[in-house]
Amino acid sequence: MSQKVPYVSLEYSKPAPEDLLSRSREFLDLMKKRRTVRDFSSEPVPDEVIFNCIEAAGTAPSGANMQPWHFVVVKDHTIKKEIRQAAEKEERINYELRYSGEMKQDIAKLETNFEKPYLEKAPVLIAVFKESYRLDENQVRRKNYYVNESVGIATGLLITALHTAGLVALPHTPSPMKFLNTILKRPNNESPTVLFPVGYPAGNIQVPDLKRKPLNEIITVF
Ligand code: IYR
Repeated sequence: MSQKVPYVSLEYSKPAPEDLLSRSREFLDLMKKRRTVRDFSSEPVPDEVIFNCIEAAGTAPSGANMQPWHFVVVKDHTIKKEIRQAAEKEERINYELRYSGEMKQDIAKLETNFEKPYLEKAPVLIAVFKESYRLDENQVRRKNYYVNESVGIATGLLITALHTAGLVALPHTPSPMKFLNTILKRPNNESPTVLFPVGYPAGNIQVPDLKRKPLNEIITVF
């Protein structure tokens, strides 16, 4: 049986053309300054900022509006340490055995290795989980739709919100990362997709001078 919802008026006001342009330029300039950071200060960040950014991520569109995501915020040092140890265990095997020569060459410019001190040092970790399916009130499996796309969009909003607020983040994907279900006590219908250390950068740090593809390389207009 289909479930209808009430309709409400769209909250929207059409910007003047010059505002449209200036707003898009300002946003572009802001986003160009976003960089992945691997060197964090341990200075705490206000809870409310993190919660606002996660709430913003939760505004993402999703298949049939199922909102198939869950965000776990970790500030507790013992849990961060546990996550670091579990991540480094996997990453050590990755670097020593699982990564191909091609992959190692491709990531060489990032100067990464199996050690992940930022998982302990950053004041906050945010783990993003995708809900592959739901369990209804009778514990019957129900479908979610376009889960990867939906969670990908929500994650993009999260990164954007954190950057806009003035924080830095690192999308970290230790693989496999099912250990996050155990440590963070998430159910089996959820899988971790990315783990973000979040905070302030540690002083005047350097980041690799990576270039973004120019617009003409990423766009086709008909
Ligand atoms: N997950 C590893 C390796 C790594 C892989 C890719 I693809 C990157 O863009 C960066 C790192 C690590 O975090 O070190």
